[in-house]
Amino acid sequence: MFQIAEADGMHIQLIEVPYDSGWRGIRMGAGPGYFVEHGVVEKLRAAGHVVELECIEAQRLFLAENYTAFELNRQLATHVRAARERGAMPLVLAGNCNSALGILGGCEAAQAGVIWFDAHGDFNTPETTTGGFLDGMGLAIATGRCWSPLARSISGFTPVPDERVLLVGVRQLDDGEQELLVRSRITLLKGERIRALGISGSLEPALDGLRAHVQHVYLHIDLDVLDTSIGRANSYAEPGGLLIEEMKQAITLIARRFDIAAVAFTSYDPSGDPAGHIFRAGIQIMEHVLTAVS
Ligand SMILES: [Mn+2]
Repeated sequence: MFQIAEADGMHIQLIEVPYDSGWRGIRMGAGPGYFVEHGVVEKLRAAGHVVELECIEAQRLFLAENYTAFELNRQLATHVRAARERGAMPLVLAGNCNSALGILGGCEAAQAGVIWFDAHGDFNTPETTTGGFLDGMGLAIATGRCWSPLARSISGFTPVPDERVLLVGVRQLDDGEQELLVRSRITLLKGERIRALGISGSLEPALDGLRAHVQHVYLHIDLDVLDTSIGRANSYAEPGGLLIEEMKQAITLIARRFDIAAVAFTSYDPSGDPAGHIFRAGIQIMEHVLTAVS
């Protein structure tokens, strides 16, 4: 039966990517399923939105961090594009931040800007990383610094120019990563600057600067951008992050200036959040994004 949205509701395509480093349903790969099992679809429907749910699955039996990550992204790009073509807002729940690559592919990266909330830079490359974690390289790949042949295998993906990227809430950078970021033209708004100037004082000038380059953005929310006083989104969580009200304020300021082409919530490991504080914060922020967009 076809559902009619209420006047202020939106058509949402909720897309799960339940993988972390090629592994399904483990660690941050358990986050998307947790959201679904704990009623994210019902909650968004209760808020007046029409919600359809789908889940991206690896097709090859042998899972390997890098191969599987790009394979998932190739599929994700197709699903994001299909959602946008039928007028639905893609809302992605992903284990890893590198899902940004598939989402950008589906949003025609050549036109899009990126607003990336994260406690980390995700800006390592194979030449700076000491952990070898592909997901520590997500933004470096998105801006064309590494893994280029595989990134090009994602349909619609082209590297996003630095000046179209705003990285918000960062508290922890590795040395080589920090050096690369400082040399880049990405606008970096660290957690400490937000703490010093407040959301409006720190974010508005940066958003106005970004608006000179792009009209629509992909909104990336690694839940570890939230302050650890709320809870620990994952084992990499750091203090000095954003509070729920600050996230909402930031989203309102973003939605006032940009068309939000797609949004993702990533990197939630429910095993570190037994009382569900980050889960509930995530739901509140999702509802706020959808209200701000509509
Ligand atoms: Mn991240």
